[in-house]
Amino acid sequence: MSKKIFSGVQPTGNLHLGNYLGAIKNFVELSKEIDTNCIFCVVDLHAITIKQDPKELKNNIRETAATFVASGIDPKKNIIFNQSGVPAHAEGAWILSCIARMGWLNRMTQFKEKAGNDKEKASIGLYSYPVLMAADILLYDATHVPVGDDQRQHLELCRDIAQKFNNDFNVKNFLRAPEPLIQKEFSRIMSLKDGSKKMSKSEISDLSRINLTDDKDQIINKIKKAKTDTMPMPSDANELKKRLEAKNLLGIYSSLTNSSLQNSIEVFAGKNFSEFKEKLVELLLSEIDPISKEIKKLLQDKSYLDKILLDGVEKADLIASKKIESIKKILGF
Ligand code: AQP
Repeated sequence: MSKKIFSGVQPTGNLHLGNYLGAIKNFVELSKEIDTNCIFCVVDLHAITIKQDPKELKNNIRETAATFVASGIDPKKNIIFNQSGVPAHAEGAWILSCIARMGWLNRMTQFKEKAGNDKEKASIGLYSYPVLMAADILLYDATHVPVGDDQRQHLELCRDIAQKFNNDFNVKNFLRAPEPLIQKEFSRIMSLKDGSKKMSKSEISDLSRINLTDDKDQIINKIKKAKTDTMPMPSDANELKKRLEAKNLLGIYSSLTNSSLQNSIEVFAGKNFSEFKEKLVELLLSEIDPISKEIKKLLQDKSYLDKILLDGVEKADLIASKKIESIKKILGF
């Protein structure tokens, strides 16, 4: 059976190493597999769950598309499009919000984290975000969804929504419950300044993340300043339970070298962090610097990026509009 892949990235600026190692690198590998159809979405409707500046949003949509292409996704072989171009996403989200239960959404930890202490002021869209995400995936009958570990709970919700829809309307397997594709190790890259916090676009300190548009000097500086501790490099995985920053940096190293954490621990056991950081910088420069340069080059040709998105919208719309019509028929519309 061929695999159908769907995944999305929010155009909220500052795409970073966590987005790359947790999701985009995996997108690239999947996009090269034979017998696999991939759809990669710039999820701009998700982005507006938090207020966006319209001009910046437009640029960020192009920059996210440029990042996909610069990382190695071929826009001719795969669908790259922006969510707001395909009306079925918003329509599907409404319909599925009538299937999803409040109790299910109340359990979503990402809403709790993003809304913070003042939930009353959070947008309704931020709360129902996972329902829109379910619509995104289910409209394309995706079999697999590559995401970072932070999206695991949302995917479980998507499966629950699909199952309830199928049961409620007695349409066995009509909405296809997708499988998550989450890296076994290093599925959550943490902040360079605090090993207990996820590396994220919205963190105020730019030193907390490696942006995919950072140049050589910025990467060198950020790794130099990345938080560590005063002990030598760990020689045992057990030590990492309390040394979160060391664990994160070793995780990044392992992910970039496609090796296990245990292997990386053995390579650097007892050495100084400075020696390890030098090697890490070398790796980051060889992987991220070419992507950064390519993103900047692509951003100079806005019409090329717009064309990629427009072609993608046409192809995605063909699939999604058919599915939404079938959904509406089932509902009795
Ligand atoms: N730190 C991370 N480690 C591993 N994977 C990550 N992802 C995000 N952060 C990490 C994965 O990247 C994909 C795209 O994420 P997104 O842009 O849709 O939204 P997000 O998860 O909300 O990203 P951020 O950086 O955390 O944004 P803000 O700061 O706005 O909340 C997803 O597959 C995600 O799992």
